[in-house]
Amino acid sequence: MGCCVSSASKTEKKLKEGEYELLLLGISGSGKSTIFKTLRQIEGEEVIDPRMVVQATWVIRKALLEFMTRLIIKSQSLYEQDKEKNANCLLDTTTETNAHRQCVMNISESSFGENVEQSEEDLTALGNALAYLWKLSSIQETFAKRVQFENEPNIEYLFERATDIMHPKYFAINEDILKSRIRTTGTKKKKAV
Ligand SMILES: Nc1nc2c(ncn2[C@@H]2O[C@H](COP(=O)(O)OP(=O)(O)OP(=O)(O)O)[C@@H](O)[C@H]2O)c(=O)[nH]1
Ligand SMILES: [Mg+2]
Repeated sequence: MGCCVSSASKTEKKLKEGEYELLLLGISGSGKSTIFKTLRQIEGEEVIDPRMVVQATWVIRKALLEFMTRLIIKSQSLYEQDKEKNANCLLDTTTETNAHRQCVMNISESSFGENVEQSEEDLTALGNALAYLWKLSSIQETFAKRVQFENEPNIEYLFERATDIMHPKYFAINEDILKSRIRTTGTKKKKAV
């Protein structure tokens, strides 16, 4: 991420002495929005506009579902690539693991989201499945190799909270929003003292 500073003496704009304009530039995921959210938090505000909380809730839920789907698929493909070296990545085939794996794999991207009717039972079952699968040593082995295929900052924190996040009455809290990747576009302005 890059940051350009324009001081009162240099800028054409009429800034007071000691005031600066900062321009944050960076690739997607470099942490620009996190700086804005942190500033809001320091000032005692909600980290995002309260009208955006429901949307953020579903972005976080979808991130967990998508990441676990990728981990399950990757577990299998890593094993198939090298059965000896990646033996520990293969999911066990107990009835419980199969049921939780199916619960995750049966949900398609289009059938999960803010605008799709989701039963409370299905959401709760998904939360339990994610929490269960996340604790499996095979999933942890695959996760340890994630740099080869995926990098999602703070996803461990979100998986630890999977049951809460999939709870039907959950709304994204500040800490979860700060640790999530919620893509934004356009420019944002914020005054900070
Ligand atoms: N651990 C850690 N994670 C960070 C830090 N800064 C940002 N992140 C995480 O990086 C991810 C992306 O951060 P954002 O602030 O959304 O990135 P962005 O530059 O606004 O991305 P776009 O909106 O796609 O352009 C989020 O999951 C953040 O929680 C940091 O300093 N430490
Ligand atoms: Mg952003």
